[in-house]
Amino acid sequence: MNKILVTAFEPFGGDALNSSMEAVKLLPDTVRGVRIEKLYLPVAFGRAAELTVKKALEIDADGVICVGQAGGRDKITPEKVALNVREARIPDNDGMEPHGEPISKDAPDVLFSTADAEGAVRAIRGAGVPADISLHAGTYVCNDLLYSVLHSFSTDAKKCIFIHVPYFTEQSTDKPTLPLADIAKGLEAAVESVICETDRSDYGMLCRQLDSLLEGTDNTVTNLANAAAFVYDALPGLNWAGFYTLNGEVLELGPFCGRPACTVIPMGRGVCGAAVQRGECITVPDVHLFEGHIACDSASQSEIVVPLYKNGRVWGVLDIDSPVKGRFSEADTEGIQRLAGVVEKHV
Ligand code: PCA
Repeated sequence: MNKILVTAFEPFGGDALNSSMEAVKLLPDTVRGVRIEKLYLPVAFGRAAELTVKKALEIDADGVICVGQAGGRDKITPEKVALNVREARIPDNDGMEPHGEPISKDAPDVLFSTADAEGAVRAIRGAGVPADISLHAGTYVCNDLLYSVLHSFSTDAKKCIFIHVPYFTEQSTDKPTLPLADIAKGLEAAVESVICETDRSDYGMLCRQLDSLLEGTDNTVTNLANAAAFVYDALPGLNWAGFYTLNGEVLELGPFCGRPACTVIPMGRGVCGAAVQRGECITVPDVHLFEGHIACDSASQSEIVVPLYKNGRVWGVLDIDSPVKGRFSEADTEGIQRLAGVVEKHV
C-alpha cells in the first residue's frame, strides 16, 4: 500500500491562521485506501524542508504534497517550478531574512515538480473548485520547501509537488477567498490525482481476492454487483466501475458503482460499443479525443473497457472510468483484463 505525506504551514506574517493548515486538517486520513500522513511545518527557511524530508523517509512515502497559503490568489494553484534562490520580503518565523542566496550551491537553478501539476489542476476543477497552474512558487519559504524536497528526492521515485491555496472566507475581507470546505475538497482531489500516479496496484493479489469474493454463488447479478463494488473500491482514482451486458444488438446497463449511467448503448457506439465490435480491450487516455465517446458522467476523463466472453462469444463488458487523464497504464490495462478474466470464470 502507498503512503502520501501532506504538509502544511503554521501562520506567518502576522496572520492568525494559515489556510493551508486549516484545509489540510480537514483532509481525511485515507484517500482511496491510501494513508495520508499530515505534517504541520514552521515557516522557516531550511527547517521546514528538513522536517519534511525526514518524515517522508521515516514513513517511506510514495508521494509528498506540500501545501502553503498564497494570500491574494483566487484559485488553488499547483506549482510547476521551484527556483534555487531565497529572497525574503519579511523575516521567516525564525527571524531569518535571506536576500538572493541560493538554496543549494552547485545545484540546478530550476527544478520541476515530479507529480503532474496539470493533472492536479484537472482533478481540482473536476471537483468543482477553481484551479490553475502556477509557474512561480515565489522565493519565500514555500519555494524553499519545494526546491529542497525535489532536490533531496531527485533520484527517488517519489512524486513531489507544491500546492498554493488562497485565503479562506473568514480570513480576509479585501482579498480573494474560497470557502475552507472547497479548499479542502480541491486538495483532496489533487491528492487523489497524485495517488493515481504513484499507484502500483498488486493485480495478482486483487485477482485472488476477487476470485474468493465471487466463489460463494453462481448468481450473475450477485457476482457482477460485488465485482463492480470490488473494482471501484480497490483501484484508486475511479468515478465509475461496472458492467454492460449484451442483449441482441445493444448493451444494457448492469450492476455498477458510480453515478447513474446510460441505460442502453447501441453496438459500435462509444468505447463500450467499440470494444464489443472489435472484440478487444480498449484503453482511452483521453475520452474527449475518442470519436463517438458517450459522456455519462462529465467528470470522466479516461476509460478502459474489457469485453467479457463465454464459450468464445462476447456477453458483456467491464467498463471503468476515471476523472484523471491517462489513469490507466499498461500495467493497469493488463491487470484489469486479468480481473475481467476472474469475472468471466464466475459468470
Ligand atoms: N506560504 C508562504 C510560506 C508559508 C505559507 O503558507 C509562501 O508562499 O512562501
